[in-house]
Amino acid sequence: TWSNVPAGPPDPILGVTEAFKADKDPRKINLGVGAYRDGDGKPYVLNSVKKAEDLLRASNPDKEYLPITGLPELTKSATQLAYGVDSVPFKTKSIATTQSISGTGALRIGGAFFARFYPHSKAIYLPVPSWGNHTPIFRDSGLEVRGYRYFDKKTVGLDFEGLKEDLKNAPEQSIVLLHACAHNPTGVDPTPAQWKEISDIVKERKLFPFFDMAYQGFASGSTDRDALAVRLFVSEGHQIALAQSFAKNMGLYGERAGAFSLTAADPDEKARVESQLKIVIRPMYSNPPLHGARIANAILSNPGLYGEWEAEVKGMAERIISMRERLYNELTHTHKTPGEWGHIKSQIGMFSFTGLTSPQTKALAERAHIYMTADGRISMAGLNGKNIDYFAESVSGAVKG
Ligand code: PLP
Ligand code: TYF
Repeated sequence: TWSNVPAGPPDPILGVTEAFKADKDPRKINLGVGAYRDGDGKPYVLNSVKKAEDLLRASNPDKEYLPITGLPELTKSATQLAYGVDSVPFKTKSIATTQSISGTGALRIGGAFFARFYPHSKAIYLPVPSWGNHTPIFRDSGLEVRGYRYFDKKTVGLDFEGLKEDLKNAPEQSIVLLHACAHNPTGVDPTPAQWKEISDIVKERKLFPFFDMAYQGFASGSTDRDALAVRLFVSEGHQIALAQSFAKNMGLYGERAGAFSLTAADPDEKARVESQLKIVIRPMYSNPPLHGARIANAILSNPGLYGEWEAEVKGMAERIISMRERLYNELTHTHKTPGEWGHIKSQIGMFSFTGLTSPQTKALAERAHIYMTADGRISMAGLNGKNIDYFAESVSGAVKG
C-alpha cells in the first residue's frame, strides 16, 4: 500500500541529536537542539517546578479531561504573564486564550484559525531566516508562507532597512510573524526604538501581527522586559495573535504546556472567537495535557513559587550570557581566531548564529565531535566550564582551516 511513499529527510534540528547520540567520543558536544543545560551539561529541572509538583501531589488531584481550551486558571495566568495586568484588553476581559500543546501547538492553532476566519489574506510573512518549523506549521495550516528580510550576513546583525522595505511592500492586511524576543536562529532582536518603527509600519500597512514568544524571560532574565514588544504593540492599539510556550522558561519541554491568544475588540467578540477556537481544536486533539498546565499555573499563581521561578529564569539567562563573554574572549584573545566575533556577545537568548559555514560545521562534527545545525547556529546553553575551552580551540582550528 505504501510503496509510493518516499523516504523523507531527517529534521534539520532534531537530526543533529541523532548524529550526536551515535558518536562515542568522550569529548563530544551537542549544540544542536535548543534545550537548556546546567553548568555540568545536564538537563535542568527547576526547583520551582519540583515544588509545584510536590504541592500538586499533596492535593491528590484527579486525572479528568480538561476543557477543550485547557485549564482555565492557566489560560488566565499565562495571559497575565504575557500582556501584563495593566494591558487594556486584559483589564476589559477581551483576550481569547486557549491552552495549547506548547508553542508549536499554539502556532498551529493560530495558523488554522487564520486560515479559516481571517477574511483579508492567506499570506503570512516570516523573517528570513526563522525557526525551521515555522514554514511547515503555517503551510500545513493552509496559509501561504512568504518572507521578509531580517538577518544581514555582512553585519551579522539586523537588516533593518530590508525589513522595513519588505513590510512596507507587503500587500495590505497580510499576516506578519514576529519573534517577541530571543530570535531563533539568529539571536538578533530589534531595539525598543526599532520595535516602535515596526509597529508604525504594521499599522500603516494594516498588517496583522502574530507574535511567537517561545523565550519570555530567557533573553534578559526578566519576563516583563522580554514582553516589551508584545506589550508595546498592544498599547499602540494593535490587535495581535500570540503563541506562548513554557518549554524553555520553565524547563517543561516534554510536558507540552503553552497558550494561544487573540486580542478581541470586546468581551462579546472574545466569546465568539473562543467558541470557534474550540471548534478548531476539538477535531485535532480534543483537549490538552493536564500535568504541565498544572505545574505552570501553580508557579504563576503562587507568589512564593513565582519569585523562585523568576530567580531561576534569571539564573539560566545569566549563565548563557556568561558563556557568551567567555567564548568571545577565548576566540579573540586566547586563540586569535581570524574575524570579528563581537556578535557572540551581542546576540540574545538561547542561540548564537556564529557565522560558521556549512562545510566548517561538517568538519567540526567529523574531526572534533562537535554538533550544531548546518547554518552555524549553536545552542549557547550546551556550553559550560568543562567543554568551552575545547569548543573554542576547535572552532578556531576550523576557521583557520
Ligand atoms: N517558536 C520558536 C521560535 C522556538 O524556538 C520554539 C522551540 O524551539 C518553539 C516556537 C516551540 O517550542 P515548543 O513547542 O517546545 O514550545
Ligand atoms: O532547537 C530548536 O530550535 C527547536 C527545539 O518538539 C524543539 O526545534 C525540539 C523539539 C520540539 C520543539 C522544539
